Amino acid sequence: MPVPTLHIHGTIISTYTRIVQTVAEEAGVGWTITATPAQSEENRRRHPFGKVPTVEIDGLSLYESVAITQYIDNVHNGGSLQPDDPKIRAEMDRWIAIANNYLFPTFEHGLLMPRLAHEYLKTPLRSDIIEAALPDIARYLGIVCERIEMSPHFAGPDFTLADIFLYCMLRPVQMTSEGRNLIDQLLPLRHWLNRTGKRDSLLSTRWPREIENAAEPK
Ligand SMILES: N[C@@H](CCC(=O)N[C@@H](CS)C(=O)NCC(=O)O)C(=O)O
Repeated sequence: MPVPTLHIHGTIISTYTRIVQTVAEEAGVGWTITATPAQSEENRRRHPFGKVPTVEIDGLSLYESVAITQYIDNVHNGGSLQPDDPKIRAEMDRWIAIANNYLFPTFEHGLLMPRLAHEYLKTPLRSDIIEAALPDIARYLGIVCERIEMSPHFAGPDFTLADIFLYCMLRPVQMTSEGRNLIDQLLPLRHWLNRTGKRDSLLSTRWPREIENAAEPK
């Protein structure tokens, strides 16, 4: 049988692109990526809401990371990142929904975009936006920490898609000074990030800056 290949259209520094890459790594599916700005005409033809990533796999064109990751796991990984037990499955689904609906929008608009715009586009740092978002970010991290204190992974005993969504959203927060200060005070969450970040799938999908920082002498 030919080895399946996933073609990703996305951006290099993108949380959701990394989620899809990580699931492909877990499933042993090879992937390629074509840099595609989310708001480009070309991307709007692939994703009418103007988001990345979109993918092609097995002759299918797909968008929306939940659909993409479940497809890859179901067809190419025996569904091993999704619990069979409906109660544990509901917990996984809950945490993916929390990540998509509450964590990502708050982290992205309140902290990551202001920081990235400042660092890459050299625009003045919008500390007012960051300051305004920090109370919610701190509260959300506290909720996430309380959950991960109770079991090794977000849905319980086993590593699932929920851990991949959560890790790929929390790690960029930890890479900012504000996020690191908050997470440093939340030991169970910090330990989970350290442990989870050692998985091969997450090591091989690190952003360039993470790789550079890891190479720096401590
Ligand atoms: N619901 C989408 C969210 C994707 C998303 O928000 N991607 C971000 C990049 S990580 C994006 O396209 N941002 C560009 C924009 O909103 O203009 C999914 O699950 O794939």
